[in-house]
Amino acid sequence: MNTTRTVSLIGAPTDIGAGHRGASMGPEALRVARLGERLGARGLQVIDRGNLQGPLNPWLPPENGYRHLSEVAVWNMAVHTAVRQELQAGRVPILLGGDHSLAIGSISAVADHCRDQNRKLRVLWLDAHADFNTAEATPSGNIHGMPVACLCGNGPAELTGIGNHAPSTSPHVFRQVGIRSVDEGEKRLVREAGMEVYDMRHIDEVGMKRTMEEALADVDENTHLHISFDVDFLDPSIAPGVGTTVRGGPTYREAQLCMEMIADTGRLASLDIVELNPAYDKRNQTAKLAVDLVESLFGKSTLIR
Ligand code: B3U
Ligand code: MN
Ligand code: MN
Repeated sequence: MNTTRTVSLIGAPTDIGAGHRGASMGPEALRVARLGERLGARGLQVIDRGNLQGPLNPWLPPENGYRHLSEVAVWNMAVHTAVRQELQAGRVPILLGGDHSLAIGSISAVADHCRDQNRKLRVLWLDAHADFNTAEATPSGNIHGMPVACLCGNGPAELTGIGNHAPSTSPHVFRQVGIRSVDEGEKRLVREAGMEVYDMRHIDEVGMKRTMEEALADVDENTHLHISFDVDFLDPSIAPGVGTTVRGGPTYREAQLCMEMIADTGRLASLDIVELNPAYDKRNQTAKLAVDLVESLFGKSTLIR
């Protein structure tokens, strides 16, 4: 195939599902770090769709276990529509978050698209957190800790019903990598769901290479590979610009290998870049690092051979 791939940048400037303000500045920080230009230099055609619009963050306490539920739903419907449109046009949507609650909108769109196209969906969830909380299990009420649960049908109807199919998808579609902070009740839910989790203990024991071989094992030519890249996946020593740092994450080299091995599959078809929080960053270094790793995801290689 020698057709030029087209990627579409979709900004969703909100921190509506987060516990700290500032992820709303993520899309612009990624643009300032020249995400579009860097992908363009890789030979991709890049369309910047600008930013979606949605409700402001009223910064209220949780109600019935959810913080800002109605606003989160509005943002996610906008994300769903925008991502769906790009997929239908044959482009690779890149969601510029924004907090991780927005993955409900993007992945529900990807799941609908895969059903239409009869393609197998695989989601790699790169994160320090499992994001599998429910209203009962959450310690915070912040919906960015719940998107995987919502996508699997465990959540409020306002979120599980986004898209054409409820639930949008199932735990078997996910491979979670880099996990190191999971709440007690959430752990039980993850185990009961039988989700495949490659936590930091696993990465320490077998290395990133084998971890990624395992996580990508059944990716085939009919697979739509979606990457949900929560920037807090990375060790905070290299990526301070996130609201919820958790120490003990992948190093630069481990993260780079992870991205390169995904690129090697040739199946990357959609991407979220979320939880980047410029209010916590130093001189945009985390945004620059995210852009560097996304270049690897799209095929930039350190290989000589
Ligand atoms: N598990 C915690 C913390 C958290 C989840 N995702 C992020 N933080 N970024 C919670 O609030 O659900
Ligand atoms: Mn997350
Ligand atoms: Mn996280």
